[in-house]
Amino acid sequence: MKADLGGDNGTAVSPHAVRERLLALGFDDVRFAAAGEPLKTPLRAWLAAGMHADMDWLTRTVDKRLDPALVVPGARTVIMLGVNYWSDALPRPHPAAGPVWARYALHEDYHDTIKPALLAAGKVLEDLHGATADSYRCYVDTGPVLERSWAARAGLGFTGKNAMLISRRHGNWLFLAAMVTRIAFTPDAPVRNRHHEGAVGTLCGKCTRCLDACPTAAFTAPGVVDARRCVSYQTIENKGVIPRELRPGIGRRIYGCDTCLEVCPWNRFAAAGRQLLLAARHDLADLALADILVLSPERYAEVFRRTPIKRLKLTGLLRNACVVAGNSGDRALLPLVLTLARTHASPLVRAHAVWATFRLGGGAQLTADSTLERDPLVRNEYEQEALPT
Ligand code: B12
Ligand code: SF4
Ligand code: SF4
Repeated sequence: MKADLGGDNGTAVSPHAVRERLLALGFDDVRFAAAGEPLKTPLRAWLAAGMHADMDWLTRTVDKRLDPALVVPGARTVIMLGVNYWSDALPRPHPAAGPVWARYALHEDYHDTIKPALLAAGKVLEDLHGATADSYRCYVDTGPVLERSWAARAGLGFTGKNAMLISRRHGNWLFLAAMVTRIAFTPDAPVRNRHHEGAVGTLCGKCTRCLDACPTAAFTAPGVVDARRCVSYQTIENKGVIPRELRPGIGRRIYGCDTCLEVCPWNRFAAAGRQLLLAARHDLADLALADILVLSPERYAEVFRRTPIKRLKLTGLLRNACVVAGNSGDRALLPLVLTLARTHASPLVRAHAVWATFRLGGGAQLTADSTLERDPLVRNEYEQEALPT
């Protein structure tokens, strides 16, 4: 078939047929943005201010994230896809106790479950428009595409003050995926209000619930998150020590953070997703903190197989579990964190277990151990608690 890329003679092709086929593949929303103009999103200023913490891979691809023509030469359209992961069956965290997981983590890794449909979506461009394999690229999360800003331009939703892409139909419980293509499709319109379009908080009005609810004051302005202070960064992306001053704010959040999503009133209008590209692992929400604190490597691998949590590794999960234990006030957990502080092979785990032990009132039991500790990470924890090292 002759490639029907549209646009060369000034005409754009209708997105209708592609939209229908992509919806049939299981995506919950499909919208089209013109790729011609690079984004004006202040990504460079965010990076220059160091708000990306140690996620240096973001700096290496900054130009591409803003300009899809650097991803696919001659790119004309960014197709933005949404996968709604809200389900009425999603367990709500216990109101008073236990670890709290980001809702997206109560599924098999979405990168893996969405990818086959993205590959099939590429074939749709080939079938319907004769696109060649080198004339488009598909990504979910990890590609060099600033997905939320492209989704806002495509009108998939608007950028909330919580920085999330919020859809009027799906709320903010939406994974995003992107297809960059040379085909010039007629673009969809961005979400507007009477005053402006495409700006942060387009449909937020005077609401500031998300900004007020953040437990670690991570917002520097509406729509701008300083990752260094964000619980999501600290519990998922940070592979090292969680800063002591942020630990109390982490509360019961063991992996990720949904607080600025949960409080958003736009979710009230959200319908549950079709779940066609997801595999629920709601059972993870039943794990007690005491069970997590004693996980063996074998049991960890078995329980978290195929979930995003596997990328954290057991040491990362135990680190987070110690922070949650330290915040819990539950003295029944003291023997468990004490054992980790004394015996765990990883200094990262020992360091956070020492903190948790002190928080639960068991610091005096570590006096003898503190004099034997040689690792600087762990010694620092003792020094902060003013015990001899
Ligand atoms: C790095 C990253 C993170 C970092 C940094 C987050 C951040 N706020 O930037 C950390 C680890 C903290 C993180 C956390 C989370 N993330 Co994340 N993350 C990414 C990733 C890989 C890149 C984002 C990025 O480049 N950030 C840099 C900032 C500058 O860009 P941005 O936030 O995307 O863009 C905003 C600003 O430019 C601002 N903006 C736009 N115009 C203007 C104009 C002015 C004047 C101003 C001031 C600002 C402004 O609004 C934009 C949209 O929010 C994307 C995937 C991707 N490829 O894009 C996923 C992504 C954004 N994450 C996602 C999710 C689900 C989360 C979490 C909810 C996970 C969790 N439950 O723990 C939290 C939410 C935290 C939050 N409120 O933002 C989803 C968001 C889906 C959606 N509906 O919005 C994405 C798109 C992944 C996906 N494919 O589904 N994430
Ligand atoms: S994800 Fe949590 S810590 Fe990060 S900005 Fe939102 S509320 Fe704050
Ligand atoms: S909570 Fe309020 S301010 Fe925050 S994104 Fe939702 S509507 Fe906007």
